[in-house]
Amino acid sequence: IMDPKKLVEGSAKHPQPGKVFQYGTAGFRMKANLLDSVVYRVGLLAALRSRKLNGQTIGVMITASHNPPEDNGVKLVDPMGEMLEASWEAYATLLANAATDEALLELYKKLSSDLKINGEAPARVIFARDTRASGSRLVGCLIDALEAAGAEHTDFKLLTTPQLHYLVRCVNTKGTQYEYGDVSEQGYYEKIGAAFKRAMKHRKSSGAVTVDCANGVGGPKLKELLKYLPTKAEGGVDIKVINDDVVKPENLNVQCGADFVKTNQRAPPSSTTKPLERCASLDGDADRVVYYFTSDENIFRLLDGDRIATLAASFLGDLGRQSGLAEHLKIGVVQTAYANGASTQYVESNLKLPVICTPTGVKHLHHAATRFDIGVYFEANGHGTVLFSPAALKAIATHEPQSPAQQAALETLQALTELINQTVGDALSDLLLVEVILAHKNWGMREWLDTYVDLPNRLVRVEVRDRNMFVAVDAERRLESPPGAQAEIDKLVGKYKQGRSFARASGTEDAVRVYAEAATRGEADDLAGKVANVVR
Ligand code: 16G
Ligand code: ZN
Repeated sequence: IMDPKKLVEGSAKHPQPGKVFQYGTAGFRMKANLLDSVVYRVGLLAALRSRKLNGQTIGVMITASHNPPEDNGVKLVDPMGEMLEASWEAYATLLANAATDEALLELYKKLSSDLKINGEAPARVIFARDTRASGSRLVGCLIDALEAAGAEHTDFKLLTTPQLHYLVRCVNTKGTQYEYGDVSEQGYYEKIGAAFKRAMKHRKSSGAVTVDCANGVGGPKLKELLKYLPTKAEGGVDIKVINDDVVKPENLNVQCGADFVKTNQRAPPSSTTKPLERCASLDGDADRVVYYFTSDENIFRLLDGDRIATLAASFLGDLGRQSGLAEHLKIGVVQTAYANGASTQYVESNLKLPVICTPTGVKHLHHAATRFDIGVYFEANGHGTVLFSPAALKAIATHEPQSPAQQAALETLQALTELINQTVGDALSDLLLVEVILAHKNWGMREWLDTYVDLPNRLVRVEVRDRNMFVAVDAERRLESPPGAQAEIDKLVGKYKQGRSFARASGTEDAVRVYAEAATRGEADDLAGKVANVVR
């Protein structure tokens, strides 16, 4: 049970700095020196949430992903390894903003009674952090809160964000028919390693990839995972790890990593790979991955989340047909408005699969993906995964193959259900998924790139006085407010061949983002500039 005296004392150790905080799409995220009180209060909420769910284990991840080294952040993980239920984000915000230690205690009690939480129910919390210098101090704040709230807790130390999501699901499914895996970091490697080996059994070729780990937690974790994977000689993939310096945390995400590559449309300056060589970059907490290479003509080519989604959807479609399960496995793709229009067109026209567009943020995509038997969701920035419905898992597990070819496809499909992290986008798991598919298709980067041609596009960040003036609807593709803005955008878009553009308020920064695409580079730039002027 919660100890009121401890709660107030603990809060006094980590005072609210007189700022207003908001639990956003990525939890709380800011300069690390502002986070102590926020983390303390998130700890309290984690205990409340666990009690509300009768002692199911809640996860707390301390990370600021692709943000600079001096930032940090914190977010909660719900029992099945999903993002915190949306309605609870508001309670996190309330707690973070309680002005005094006493006000915090009163709010804790009020939430507890409003939400009909049994204060005597057990509370269980597990947590982990990325490699940032501020991480261990913030873990101290978290532990103070968990002690005050009377929550059992386990520190899993350094982990990638998806590893913590995995562990939360494992704890809560242990001993049930939905058991997800062993509740340990090693269990994660064993599960993925074994699945990868099975998925590679019927491959045609195997390749090599250089992985930039953003100097973040993904580096040591990928190196650990390699110990559980077959070597190149054993039919595995040759994975070379670079930018894995976590000894100097000031290097995190600096001039490297998935966000650098995606935003700057170039390889990390430190990259020494040769034309056509396969490269991938993870972000700082290893929940995003993008691929790229330089072509023969020395042109940088990015294969982002849209490309991974189309590759995965195409392969899963093949496996569905080859295993004789096609009619039981309705595959769909979930994207955001940032997906390149050519990728959407490719999925609908070539793969003949449905596409759903949702607002930005993993929770929206994840939710929509559960509507399919196999839901492939990716944001263009490289965050995504593939979800298998319970019915799909059952069909895949119990299907009787009618031929050796069906058997082989089925085995690969079964392996993928284990390889792909079902809780959240996972760069390590996604990386292996891509490698498996390329090995099966016997493709290099060129073949993958040539499946379709991206429309030239431009993303512009516009500083505005008040981003809350910009209210988007229709999966953020249209502005409802300010009045008249959308009509102006429509008029501009109409003038461009294959033109598409939208403006939306960022959920993580004080700015509006404008996206535009069109038939040529010049027109895309031009359209983006004009739409930016509409919102400016
Ligand atoms: C958050 C989201 C990410 C999204 C980004 C958009 C999660 C875990 N993270 O980082 O998916 O792409 O916000 O940022 O949902 P924006 O609103 O500033 O464009
Ligand atoms: Zn991340």
